[in-house]
Amino acid sequence: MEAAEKEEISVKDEAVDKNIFRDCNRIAFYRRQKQWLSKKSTYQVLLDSVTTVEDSTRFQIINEASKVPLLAEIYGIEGNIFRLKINEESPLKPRYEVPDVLTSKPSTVRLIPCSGDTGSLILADEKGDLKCHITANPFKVDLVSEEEVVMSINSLGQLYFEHLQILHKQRTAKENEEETSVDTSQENQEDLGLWEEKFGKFVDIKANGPSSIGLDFSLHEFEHLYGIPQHAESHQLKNTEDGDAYRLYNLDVYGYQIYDKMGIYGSVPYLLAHKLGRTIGIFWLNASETLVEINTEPAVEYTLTQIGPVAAKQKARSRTHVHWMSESGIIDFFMLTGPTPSDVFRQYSRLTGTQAMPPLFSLGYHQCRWNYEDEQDVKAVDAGFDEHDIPYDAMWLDIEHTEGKRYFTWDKKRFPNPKKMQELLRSKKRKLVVISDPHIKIDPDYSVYVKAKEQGFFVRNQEGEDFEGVCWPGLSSYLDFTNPKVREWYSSLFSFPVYQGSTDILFLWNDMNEPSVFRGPEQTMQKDAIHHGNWEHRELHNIYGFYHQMATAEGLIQRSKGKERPFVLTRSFFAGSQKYGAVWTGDNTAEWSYLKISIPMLLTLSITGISFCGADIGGFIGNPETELLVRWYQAGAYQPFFRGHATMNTKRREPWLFGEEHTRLIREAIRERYGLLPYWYSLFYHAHVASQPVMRPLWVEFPNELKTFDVEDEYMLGSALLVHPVTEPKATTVDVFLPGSNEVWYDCKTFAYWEGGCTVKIPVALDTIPVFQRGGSVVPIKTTVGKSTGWMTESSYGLRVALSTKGSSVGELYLDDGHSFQYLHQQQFLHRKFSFCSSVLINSSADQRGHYPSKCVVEQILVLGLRKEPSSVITHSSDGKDQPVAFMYCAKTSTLSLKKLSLNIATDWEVRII
Ligand code: NBV
Repeated sequence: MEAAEKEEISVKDEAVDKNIFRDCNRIAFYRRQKQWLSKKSTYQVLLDSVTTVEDSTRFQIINEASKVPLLAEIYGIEGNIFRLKINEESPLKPRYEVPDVLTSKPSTVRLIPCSGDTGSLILADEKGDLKCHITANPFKVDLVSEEEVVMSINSLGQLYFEHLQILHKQRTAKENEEETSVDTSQENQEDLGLWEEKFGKFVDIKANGPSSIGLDFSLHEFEHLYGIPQHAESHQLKNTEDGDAYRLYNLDVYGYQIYDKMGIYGSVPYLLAHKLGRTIGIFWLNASETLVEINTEPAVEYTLTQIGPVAAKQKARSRTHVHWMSESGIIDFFMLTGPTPSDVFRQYSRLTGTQAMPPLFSLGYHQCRWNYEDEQDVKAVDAGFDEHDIPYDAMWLDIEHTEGKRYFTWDKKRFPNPKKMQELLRSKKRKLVVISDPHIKIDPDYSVYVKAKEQGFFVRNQEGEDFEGVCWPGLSSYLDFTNPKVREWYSSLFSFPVYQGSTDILFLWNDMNEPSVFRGPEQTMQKDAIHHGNWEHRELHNIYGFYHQMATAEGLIQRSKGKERPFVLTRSFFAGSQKYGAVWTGDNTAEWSYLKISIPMLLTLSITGISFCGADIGGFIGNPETELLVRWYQAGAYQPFFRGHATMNTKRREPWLFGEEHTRLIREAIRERYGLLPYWYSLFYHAHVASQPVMRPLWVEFPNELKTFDVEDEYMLGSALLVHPVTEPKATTVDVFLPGSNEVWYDCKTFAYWEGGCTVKIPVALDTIPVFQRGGSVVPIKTTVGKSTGWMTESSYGLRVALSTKGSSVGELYLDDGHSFQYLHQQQFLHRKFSFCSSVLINSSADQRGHYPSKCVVEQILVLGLRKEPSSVITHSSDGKDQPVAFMYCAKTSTLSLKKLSLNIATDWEVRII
């Protein structure tokens, strides 16, 4: 182990040292905005400047004090979205506009100017349902839907725009006098961090000087806001205190503190607001450091001054103010007008893309540890799973598998024969996932370093040399993934001949890509480092990890000549990262509170587009007590990305090391996951094609039920399963809220049922995972579980039909080869629909375009909530044949069970209950 490493690890044994990180008051642009906003200087629209250019309506906005003109552009975008961009009309040089996040140029719709009064401009969509009402003085925009103001922009006058200036030293005294937007007097300079900002021993030199922006949004009658990951915080966003805004700044925070608004590994500058009858979203497209303040003003009833004999009462509507502040770039945001949660999900994915369709194996269980020591260790752990009859799909290797943390290499002593090791895994139908970080060891004998250096592919420092920082390998340079040529080259490193020892069962894990730089300011890269196109790191910090994962995923696609779906897990992310793979919540701790917070953290990622997300099972740091580990497996089995992981120097914790009884409990949890894989895979398909999150907060499924709006100890998987993981030690009961007054819910184990709209106390033993199926749904399962997903391709299906109060239910199954893009290019898939109505279960095609030759059969059908014992059950095939089948009815649980069926999944048939 190298000295740099040892030092870092010993530092990292302690809890997070918050002094390494800045809070708002130590962030200069925050202080500047606060100071200036207290002066209340206003912006005004010059109405005679309004023009329509191509697909946008443009106008000038002028600050009464600085007089510097800003140019605003409003676009109507297909799908009920509005975009507003505000930039300087003629900046000294171009300001950064985030590229590569929007999947394509958004298709615009024409906005029609309608007559406002003299001081305003109204733009309406073609149907006239949605309008932007722009008031000139002071500048304000109201988003109006069917005559109701949904949100107002700049109604608090917090529009803030620091225009680019020439370096103060070069400016004349006169110019200085004219500059009134911020106080630039010498004594104030340091405090305001205009051209230079100090943090501890670090000095950030700002080549472009102050360039920050800000704007306020008032959301009328909205009191429930969600989104803007990543924070170890509650699902529902909280009101912020002065100096304690939600921070979006990607940072490597080992053992992050929970219930805290500091920024951790990734950022999605997108929030959703919800109230009865409407959901909306704001997507703030900016990749620089961003702060978000939230402040709800509750509804108040007040008495008007008494004029006549009766005092009039008036009610002021509640509203929530959202104040976005970014260090640099331009103001560019999208208003997603809903009105339903699923409309907002669709609107957001129209802009940033949907969840990549994962290869099936990646929905199985992943076994990771820092580190599996060598090939023998891998072999033994792999065998351990078989010995204990526990399914798993992927073995993971952390940084120690490489030659001195030189990614794309293998430690020759520990892993002398990586291909053979992969062949062993392949023979078990399993995969290998290895790590690849963005820092590259400075070593003239390391070919990746040499080639990147030769081609100028590293981020540069102020002096124009390669930026150097310390990370795992010691002194390293950092690939500049913002450069398309670097990405192209990096992708090529994954081709089989180049990546020696790799095979097509090897997949990737991107870590440390915030980027993490030991001993750097806040453990990351200086903001004045320089990227491709001469952009400062400050402009694009939050998107660095996004590009790393993008290049890795592209590399995996290319190595298969475009045929195979990649799997890449990333720690850092941005809006749109869902297109490239999965995200996990980084270095959590083996404590109950971290298990608990994994739920809101994953819910927040899920509703901001990133469906494929998970938390390290067991907690990365420390040694979980056995009960916690079991409970964590049980929770993780019902979360999208399911990986056990542990840091160095922790005790080994493979599932069979805690005694027979606990091995059994963990086995059961993992097997439940595998049994449900058809449902998981279908949900991912739905996320991929229809933008709906896999893991959903209750408010998404029950948007009209106020009681669901702040629930974060339970959630839905799709629309059929409600999961309430046990997150307390020694629990003997859990209080499960079952929403929906017209709903009925079935316990997935006991089949006991409850009407919705109540909280029930469920007794729990250590083997209980409280999962409930919603009446009205059909959940496809596998009836037998194999060693890995690969062993289950041919195995039979079961259908769990849970009847609604009206005695009906619907569900779907999606299946394909589980690994290629043939589902997309050759329509090689099956999408089936199951519906139960009037005592008949019908299997029909949900999408006629798809074909996939599956011999699988539905072997079992379980109908929950059937109140009357049938006299007979008949299957009816598409060729007209009827066949009676044996059945079992249990009056006590109202369940009907059909076994030993042989109904091909791919063909149409019916099951008639008579
Ligand atoms: O690569 C080592 C670890 C990794 O196991 C973990 O999952 C990452 O979040 N990595 C962080 C770097 C070191 C953390 C102390």
